[in-house]
Amino acid sequence: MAADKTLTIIKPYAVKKRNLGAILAKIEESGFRFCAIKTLQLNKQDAEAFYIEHKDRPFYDELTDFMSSGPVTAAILEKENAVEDFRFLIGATDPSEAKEGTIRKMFATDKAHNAIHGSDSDESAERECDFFFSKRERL
Ligand code: 3AN
Repeated sequence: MAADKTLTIIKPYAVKKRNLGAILAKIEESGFRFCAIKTLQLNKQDAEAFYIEHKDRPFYDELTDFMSSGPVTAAILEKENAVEDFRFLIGATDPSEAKEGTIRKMFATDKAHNAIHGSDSDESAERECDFFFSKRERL
């Protein structure tokens, strides 16, 4: 996969609060192209597998409970420098530290319920895109 892709997940509270459309518009306005998108509900095992790198962190159980608590929307995004630019667009993990105009500043509730995920490296992006989408589901 080309290195200009990243994986995002609009998390359960943001979908439940009907912020999905506003968040997707903000992503598109910021120059990202949607290569694939789907809404689904992860089960606990799916969430544990997705966040396996955090398995020893104290919040792993809370995080995977939350991520399997309701529908999420996952998407593959394309743009030059996608991973870094998207991390900038979503802002800091803790919304109280996120810059004005970032998606987490606008839509996140708190650190545990921070509205949106973005891959943290090209390697993670490749793994995470493959986690959600088959080859024929992406353009
Ligand atoms: P980011 O998503 O900004 O890369 P990570 O990789 O440190 O942040 O954490 C992964 C996810 O775990 C975060 N998006 C957040 O939902 C959750 N998380 C991080 N720190 C905490 C915490 N102290 N308590 C609860 N959940 C957390």
